[in-house]
This record gives sequence, structure tokens and C-alpha cells, in this order.
Amino acid sequence: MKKVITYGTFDLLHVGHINILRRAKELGDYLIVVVSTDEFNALKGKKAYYSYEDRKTILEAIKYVDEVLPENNWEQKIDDVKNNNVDTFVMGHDWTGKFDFLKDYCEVIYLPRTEGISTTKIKEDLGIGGGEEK
Ligand code: C2G
Repeated sequence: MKKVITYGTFDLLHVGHINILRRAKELGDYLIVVVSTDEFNALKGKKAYYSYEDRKTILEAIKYVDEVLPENNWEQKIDDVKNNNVDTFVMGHDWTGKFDFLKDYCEVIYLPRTEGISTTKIKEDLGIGGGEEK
């Protein structure tokens, strides 16, 4: 069974998130999504609208997603890959190069982002104030 892993905040779920989750799942048989806790988001300078628990519940309802784990820090990726026997790591190309250190442990693939949508854009368009989110 080919296992794929990806990371993110996945706040205010939108089609850009769905596109990368679908494409990540297409690369294997089992997709693990490691979603940022509220505490880790604070480290990322982000404040998600939905709590970690709600973002986890929403992700678990997506047919492409097989398992959701918490992302607590920047340092856990190697352990996550090893402990879950992951074959492929996937992120949007805004992260290109940033996780190449994982190439010693698994395949690393950066996929094009979906243009024209982001959590920040949603907040700004709604006049909620975007700012820190991509
Ligand atoms: N994404 C995308 N297209 C968009 C918006 C987001 O493909 N229009 C992708 C991002 O590239 C990322 C994933 O969706 O791979 C989740 O995006 P975010 O929730 O913004 O996650 P991020 O803040 O990039 O956190 O350790 C890694 C971090 O947790 C990644």
C-alpha cells in the first residue's frame, strides 16, 4: 500500500485545498493529512477561524483523506514519515525546496497551487481581514 502524507492548516476549506488533497491521494492508496494545531498555527503566525478539532473533523469527511494527525511543530516530519511508513510527501509549490531534506526518507513532490483562491483572499473579500494566511 502506497502511503502519501501532506501538511497544512486547511482553514476555511476551499477548492484549492480539495485539489491538492485529490491530487495527493492520486499519487498513492492512503493519504495522511497532518493538520496544524492551534498552538502550531500561532508559531506559524496564523490564526485559523476554525479550531483544530473542527478542521480535523472537516478533513476526515473528505473522501480523499484516510487519516488526520496533528501537526505540533516544524520538526516532526521525519518522524511522521518514518513512523507511518510514508512513501510520498506532497506540498503545494509555494513550499518548493523547503522540505527536500525528506528526500532521504521518501519521495518529495511539490504540486502547483490552485490560482485565485486562498484563506486570506476569502477573509479579505468578506472584509474579515486576511493578512497572515496565504
Ligand atoms: N494550497 C493550494 N492552493 C491554494 C491554497 C493552498 O494548493 N490556493 C495548498 C498549499 O500549498 C498547502 C495546502 O494547500 O500544500 C494547505 O495550505 P495551508 O492550509 O495554507 O497550509 P500552510 O499554511 O501552507 O501550512 O508544515 C507545513 C505547513 O503546515 C503548511
